[in-house]
Amino acid sequence: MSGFETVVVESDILILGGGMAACGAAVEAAYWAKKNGLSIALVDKAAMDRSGAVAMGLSALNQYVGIAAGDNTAEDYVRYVRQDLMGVAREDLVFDIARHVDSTVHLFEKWGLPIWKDAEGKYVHEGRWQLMINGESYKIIVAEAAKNALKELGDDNIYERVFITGPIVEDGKCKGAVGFSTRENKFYVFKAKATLAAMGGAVHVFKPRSTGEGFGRSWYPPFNTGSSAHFTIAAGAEMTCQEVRFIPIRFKDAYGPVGAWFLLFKSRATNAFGGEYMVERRPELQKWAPYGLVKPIPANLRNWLGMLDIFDGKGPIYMRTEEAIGRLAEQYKDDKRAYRKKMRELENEAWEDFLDMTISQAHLWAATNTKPEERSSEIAACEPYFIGSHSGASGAWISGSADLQTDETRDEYCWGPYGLTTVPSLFAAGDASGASSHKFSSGSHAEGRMVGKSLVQYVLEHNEAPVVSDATIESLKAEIFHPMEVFEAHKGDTTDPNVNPAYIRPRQFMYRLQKIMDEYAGGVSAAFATNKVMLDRAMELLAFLREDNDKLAAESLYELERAWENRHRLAQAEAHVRTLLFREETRWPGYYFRSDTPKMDDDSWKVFVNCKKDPASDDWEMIKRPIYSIID
Ligand code: SFD
Ligand code: AMP
Repeated sequence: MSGFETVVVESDILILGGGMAACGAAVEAAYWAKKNGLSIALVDKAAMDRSGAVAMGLSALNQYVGIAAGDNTAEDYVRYVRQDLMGVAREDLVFDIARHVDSTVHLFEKWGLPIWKDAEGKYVHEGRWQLMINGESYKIIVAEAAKNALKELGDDNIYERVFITGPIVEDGKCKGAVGFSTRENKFYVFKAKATLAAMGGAVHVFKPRSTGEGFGRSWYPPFNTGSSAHFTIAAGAEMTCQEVRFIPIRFKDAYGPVGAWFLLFKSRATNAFGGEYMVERRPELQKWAPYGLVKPIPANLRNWLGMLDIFDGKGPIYMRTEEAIGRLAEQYKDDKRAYRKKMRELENEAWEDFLDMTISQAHLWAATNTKPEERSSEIAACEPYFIGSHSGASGAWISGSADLQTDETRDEYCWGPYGLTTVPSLFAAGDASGASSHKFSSGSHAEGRMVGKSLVQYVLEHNEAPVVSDATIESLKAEIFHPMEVFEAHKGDTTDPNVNPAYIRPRQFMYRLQKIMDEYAGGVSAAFATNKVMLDRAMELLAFLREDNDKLAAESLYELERAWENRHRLAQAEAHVRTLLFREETRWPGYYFRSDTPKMDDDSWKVFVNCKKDPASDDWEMIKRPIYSIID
């Protein structure tokens, strides 16, 4: 494409993404890079101040262990996470993040994030691991620290509004990344000695509940579109837990989170007839022993019990906000003023929870005259998301730290510094790294910091400038802008630009992907159930969709971005379906149910299922990796 200037950026370290993990990596890598005279470039598709999952802010830090105060140990956290993931967790990774996350939280506080404190000056917990924050400006605070750290190394090392399309891979090595500006006619080539993929998880791979006028609403941010998964898969990295999607229960239609209601307000959830599924359905948990029998009950099983009520026609399910608020204010009933004050305080907390994190939920309450102190709100299971940082586990298979390995784990879990994928010089963190769930925002930042240090170590040990052939660059450039050429060449073929025999527009491509995934791979309309026949059909239809990859058309730079987002979603979808097919059991009911293998089978399937695509042949390999326990 002659109209697009090629901009080549060379740095020692390349950080892709500007979210929680990337900001953590920037802070830590900048510190060590300065000492060693290394350079860093950071690239975000948006503006770091409000990019990624924390764009709107958050109302809690979901991972805080409280080691110094003696509240919990990192070992306790490992027990919690492996239980919540039905036994499937890389304990070395979870432990590593748990032992470092508190210091990240203390940095947040130092940088100005208001964390709730009680009268004695102690942090206010939402639950055992979660701290309440006034987090409307959380992302701005975290981004500011990252930007300040990078500024120490020079002025022009942050590239905002540059969309990364994929890796530069030669000789089986990641030599950087390519992308394009979403505002200017510029093609970017980033060459680096070590690259971090931290571009978040994936939304809108499955058809969302919010369609039509509500399209765009989702729990996870619509701008995280599977770029991390695509990037690592395209580089030839081994991926893990691609079947472990996350289905959150959220306030219906505006996706407000439930954590504060269940944990802080201690609310119950009941069905249309007042029944409490967590109580009435308890016997079901026996089927999922030993994981179903320990507290807290894993997130997918909590979902499952509610879903059983829905399948029995007992919906909707309600969050009993009025009951919870009433109970918390009960003890003030005898003193009118104190009661009014307490009620006002609880109302404020209820609204602020959403205003800090999911503003549209507050809008929906206002629009439907919902006063949470008077009336329950519906909650529902969302469409599936792919995120390695929350209660899902999908991501790249990464090396753990050497000091945490045992004789048994060393060969399987450690081949370089923390965070290195199976591709030389390519690292992953946050949503991009797998099998270490429940890191959330704070743990993702902590993991980013750990990888930031690894990136510097890696460059010091492999200090060779990457040489990339011109042919590789030119073919990547042609591939990136191809959708614009398709549009230009064929836009005159019909009178309606949306209906054209020569091309498919990104939105149409996305709808097709979502329909396949929704109906055949266990989305909302299939009640989260699937089986081998359905998955085989999904594979067949995905193959047809892949054939149309070359027919994507883009009228503008923004539409080019949409085209690439959907290519990234497709990579995530394919890894997911292949892994659903491979694991012949049901381990996470409430996330998905394989009706042809409806039981959990620890003997055959208490393993990690990994997969890998050969970048040259496009052939996929499915791999079973052992789960080793390092904590009793
Ligand atoms: O209540 C490209 N999360 C919560 N974490 C908490 O600690 N507490 C909460 O209260 C949380 N809740 C919550 C959460 C998320 C959301 C959306 C809501 C509520 C409504 C989870 C955390 O936010 C999450 O774990 C971390 O943010 C994960 O960090 P990371 O770094 O893996 O992802 P990111 O922050 O979304 O950043 C991604 C970045 O990549 C950029 N990007 N850049 C260039 N090229 C491309 N192609 C790119 N694609 C993406 C993005 O712009 C962004 O900068 S609660 O529900 O549990
Ligand atoms: P959520 O708002 O659902 O993302 O939850 C925030 C945090 O609280 C996460 O760490 C969840 O795993 C946890 N959580 C939410 N609901 C419950 C519950 N009913 N029991 C235990 N933990 C919960």
